[in-house]
Amino acid sequence: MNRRHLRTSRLALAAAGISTAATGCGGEGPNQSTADSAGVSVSAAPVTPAAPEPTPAPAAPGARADQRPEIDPKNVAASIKYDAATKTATIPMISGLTTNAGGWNFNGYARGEMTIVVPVGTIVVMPYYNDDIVPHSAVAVSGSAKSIPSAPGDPVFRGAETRSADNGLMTGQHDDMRFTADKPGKYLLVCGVPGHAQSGMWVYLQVSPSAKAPTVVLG
Ligand SMILES: [Cu+2]
Repeated sequence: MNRRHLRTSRLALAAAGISTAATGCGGEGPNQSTADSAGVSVSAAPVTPAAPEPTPAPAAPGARADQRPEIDPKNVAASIKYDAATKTATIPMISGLTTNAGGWNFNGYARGEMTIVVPVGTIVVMPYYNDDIVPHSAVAVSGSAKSIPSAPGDPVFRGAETRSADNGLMTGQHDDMRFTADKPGKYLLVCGVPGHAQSGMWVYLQVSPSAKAPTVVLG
């Protein structure tokens, strides 16, 4: 309120053609130059407000850690968090993030268009969200582009599936899968609802002996 009043009165002064510096200094030369140097420090002042600004910005994603992640389908890697000390990678996954493959996708990708690469031994935490209008799930399985399972069986790593993987999660539901990627190889991350993977709802999960941190390969 006070700030608004101040702003309003400044606007009123400006409208009246009265500079606040001029009224404050009354025409005394030395004071005028002081006002000018004050003006310089005022122009430096925005640096001070600018500095705190980045602070709330990182705090906000941290505060939202338990909530739905923001994922840019063009920069999926930016949504991944990796703690090298514990070798824990948090890799959020959203089905129906884009309209690609009619929404039957992972972070916007289908038919192997995305490869999530993690170092061997990574503890993978995968918060999975279904944004699509059709139930979907996520399961990491063995296979290749030439052997996409019609009805995915057990996950290749213990815990590497969302709950009720064969029925899928309804629109707006989410589940976290957690597993240790302890066997090198190139696997599939598929939808566990029968028929969905064969319709194209699959991407790659590569467990790499040489990778130092998780990466995402698109295309
Ligand atoms: Cu599905």
